[in-house]
Amino acid sequence: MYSIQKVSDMLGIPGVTLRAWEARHRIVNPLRSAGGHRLYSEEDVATLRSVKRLMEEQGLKIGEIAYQLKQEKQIDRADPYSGGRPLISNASEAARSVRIDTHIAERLYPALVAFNTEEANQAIDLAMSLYGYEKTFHSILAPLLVRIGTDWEAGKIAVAQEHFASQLILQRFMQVFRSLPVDPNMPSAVAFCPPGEHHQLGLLLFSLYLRKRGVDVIYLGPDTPYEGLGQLIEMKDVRAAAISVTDPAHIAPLSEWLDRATSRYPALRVLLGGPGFGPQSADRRQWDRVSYEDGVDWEAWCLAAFAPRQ
Ligand code: B12
Repeated sequence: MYSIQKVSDMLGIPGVTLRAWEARHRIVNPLRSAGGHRLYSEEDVATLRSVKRLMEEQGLKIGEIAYQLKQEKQIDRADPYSGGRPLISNASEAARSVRIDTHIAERLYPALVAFNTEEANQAIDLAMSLYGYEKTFHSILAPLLVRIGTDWEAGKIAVAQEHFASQLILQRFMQVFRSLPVDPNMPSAVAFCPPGEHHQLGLLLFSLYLRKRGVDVIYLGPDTPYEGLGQLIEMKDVRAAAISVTDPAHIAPLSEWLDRATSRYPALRVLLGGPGFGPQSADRRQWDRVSYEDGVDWEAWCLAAFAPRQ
């Protein structure tokens, strides 16, 4: 979270202007600290950055931009992914929203494969300001990473392009991840992929989901060795582990670790996800307090995993 002074310095927008945009146009609605000071999220900063650019580059007036943002946010709420009730049923408006989604992805992909950091970040900022971070990740960035991975595997792009694109997008994930406040009353969770597993996108999306609920997610990411995990669980009193596996070859060693972890840490709940655990998987076993992502409602699992201790 950022103070008004910090946002003003970062974006070169005077504090008085930021306050006016908020009061008159509701461009952003920052949280307040206990002392009443404004606290801007990563998403607020992205919105303000895009607003500034639209004014400078396209000569738009603040009122026009505010109107457009309001329209887009209403469309956003109509999106089933956001879980909200549809506010706009007008088909042409919905079509416009889809067109913009495609438009941003079409701008982003060439920027990424051309190693153009500035252009790529601008496109992501714009998407975040129009759709919010969740829709941007689920509808634009995650499908784009899949496209990049597919193109790399098909030999259409080089490994350097794949690495650059993945890293830039992962950095944006982490930025938002870090900006979401942790609820001090919530226990910790750990999120990791076992050794050798590099597909981390599903794990990131789920970790973001937990973090949005205030869970202190210790994100270890891909290719995490088992050594030291026990120590971490004890040190941070970790109550939940989210584990993602794509390649089924990693399941047998993971099962050994789960045997040990479930008997040693009776308060630990585990959620296993990723294509490696498909319902047909021969390695699917049952442990106490271990669930498979495909058979479980995420919200219900969170309620059980993070319920206050008896
Ligand atoms: C992107 C990608 C990559 C990227 C990964 C980038 C990254 N940082 O994650 C890169 C380019 C690095 C990569 C590398 C490789 N890849 Co690859 N890759 C893909 C690709 C294109 C998309 C995977 C993806 O990210 N999907 C999107 C995510 C969001 O979906 P998801 O993982 O299923 O997650 C969803 C759910 O499963 C769930 N979920 C997932 N985990 C968890 C965890 C929890 C706790 C919960 C609750 C939910 C949850 O949430 C998500 C949302 O619904 C797929 C092909 C495809 N089109 O799917 C191949 C694919 C997965 N890759 C594959 C392979 C073989 C490789 C390589 C070995 C290729 C090689 N020749 O070297 C390497 C090495 C990887 C390794 N050692 O782990 C194979 C896997 C085959 C297999 N069964 O093992 C695939 C299927 C391609 C293929 N057709 O063969 N890859």
